[in-house]
Amino acid sequence: MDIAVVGAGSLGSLLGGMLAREHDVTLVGREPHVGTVQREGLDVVGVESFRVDPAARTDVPDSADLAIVAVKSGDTAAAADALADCALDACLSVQNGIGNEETLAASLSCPVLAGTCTYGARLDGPGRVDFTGRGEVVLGPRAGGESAIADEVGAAFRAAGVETTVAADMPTRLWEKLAVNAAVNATTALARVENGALADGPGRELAADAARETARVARKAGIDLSDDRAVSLTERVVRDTAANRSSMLQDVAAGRRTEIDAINGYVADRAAGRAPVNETLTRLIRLWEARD
Ligand code: KPL
Repeated sequence: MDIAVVGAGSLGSLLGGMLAREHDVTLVGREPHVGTVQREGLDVVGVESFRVDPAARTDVPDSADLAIVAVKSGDTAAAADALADCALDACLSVQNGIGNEETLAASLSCPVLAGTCTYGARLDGPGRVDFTGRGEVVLGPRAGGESAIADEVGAAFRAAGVETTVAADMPTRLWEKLAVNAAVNATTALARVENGALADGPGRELAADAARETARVARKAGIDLSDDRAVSLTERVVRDTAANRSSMLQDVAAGRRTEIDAINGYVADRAAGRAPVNETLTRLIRLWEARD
């Protein structure tokens, strides 16, 4: 399969690197990462270590069988614009947050699949990505149900050794992932700790509260997500990605804007005053973002 990964940051580079073991992959990212991959290939080190030679560029190619969108949720509209003239059979979002698929679908004429990803990754420098936690990709039609293209993409991922489930209930899966991100990302970013620090103690309680609030908002939106399931999914991801620095912690450490609006901010907005933990986490991260 000819695959373009739009957003070759930590996760995009890890997924693209794994897929390049089996498929023709083009990483679309920024310099100096792109130039280093062009010259020297991509080194993946950690849970699995290997070297691959995907193509790499800073702009979107003219065509691909599949575009995987891995940009930050604040950059989805720009990615949709960039992909509008690319001839595609399908597009798959593996981003955090809710609503990315709709933004992509508004600009693209191919089917847009929804996806979640719990693999842990950290861009360690140009041309090198740390594989910090084995997770899972879950993908399927964005409105739920089944489709041949989702099955085909799932089979292509599995053939490359990416743990993948093709799901008929992506709307629920996206909310489940939102609960995990609401629990883990801002908490670890503010406390400057790896995901594993939320396995017990005060971090565990805080994470569980944020997950429960998200489940409550999900149920209001008609999604069948119990408090217990939101908490147990969070505990599983914390265990499986214990050594990972969450994407928000990586953003804060690098002085970058975070995805707070698409995660805890989204939950707090929808809860209209009934999600105090998500609201507080949002305010603290926004306070940090507003620094000089
Ligand atoms: O999605 C993640 C993220 O960091 O954004 C998790 C699954 C929490 C892994 O760190």
